[in-house]
Amino acid sequence: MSTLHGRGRVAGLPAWDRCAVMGVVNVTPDSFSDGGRWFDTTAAVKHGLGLVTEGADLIDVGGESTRPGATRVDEEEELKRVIPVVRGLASEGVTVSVDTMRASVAERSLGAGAALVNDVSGGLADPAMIPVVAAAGAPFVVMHWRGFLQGGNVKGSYRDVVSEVVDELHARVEAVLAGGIAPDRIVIDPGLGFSKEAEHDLELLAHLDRLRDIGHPLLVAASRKRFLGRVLAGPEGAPPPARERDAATAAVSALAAHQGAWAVRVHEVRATADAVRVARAIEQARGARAGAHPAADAPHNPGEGAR
Ligand code: PMM
Repeated sequence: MSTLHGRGRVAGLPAWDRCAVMGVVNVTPDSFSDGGRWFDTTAAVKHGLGLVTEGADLIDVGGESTRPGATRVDEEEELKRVIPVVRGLASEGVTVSVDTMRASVAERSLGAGAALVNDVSGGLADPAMIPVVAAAGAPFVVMHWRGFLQGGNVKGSYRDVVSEVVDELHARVEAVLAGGIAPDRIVIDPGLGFSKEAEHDLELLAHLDRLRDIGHPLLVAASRKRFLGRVLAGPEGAPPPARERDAATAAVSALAAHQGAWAVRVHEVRATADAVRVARAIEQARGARAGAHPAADAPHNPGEGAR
């Protein structure tokens, strides 16, 4: 399994010596995972600052639920929800990411102090997005996305999910580069749960090395998602509610960090902050052993001393 080496850093953001923790602040009344508890500017800023205290390295602020079937909020409403929270957190020195598919929201957020644009559509939902981010010189998250979902998960059929997601992300990265966003400012994300069934999400997590081979820092956003509910439920049982998937989320955080993810995006920060620190300590122990005993990590030769 590949580890830390080549985790990469993103120009325009702080450099972290381990997998970074992106804490989620959803300023929405209908987010599936936190039930809209933070639908208020003051409460949202306070929650974001609390996540930083718990160990978040950056905070992702979103004003529109992206869950399948969710109705879109209009631009005015999204701006009203997001901008004061971005400004409030940035003014406290927090590294802020804005989770939006709208160029206008991205532009105003960058003006209010956001450092990163996280677009679940990878620039597909709004043709003005890539030019706005390029002009601002901001880093950009390109998530794997197959369009808005109405009704069933119709765009979630794959012959080979890993190869198709890799190919489609490659194509999006090419488009983003052609649009003028610098290569060292591009982050990629497999888009767990977006046009994907539980088995697709698991297969992608089993092959993060293939995604890392695309050559850009990798963001993994598994937090509280449906596939974790499926895993925890077992074949017959009912999935636990989103809020009861945080321990499972932290397990994915540790595994993703170990596989060289640049960052993990989570709602509950404390356990994931611990997980990425443990992953780093283990990576360092591996590095120290490899340094002290250069042969220690070399491929084992069964012909020698294999008794
Ligand atoms: N998932 C959600 C929202 N934003 N951003 C990125 N980059 N990747 C994701 O998988 C992703 C995202 C899902 O909504 P939630 O915030 O309610 O969990």
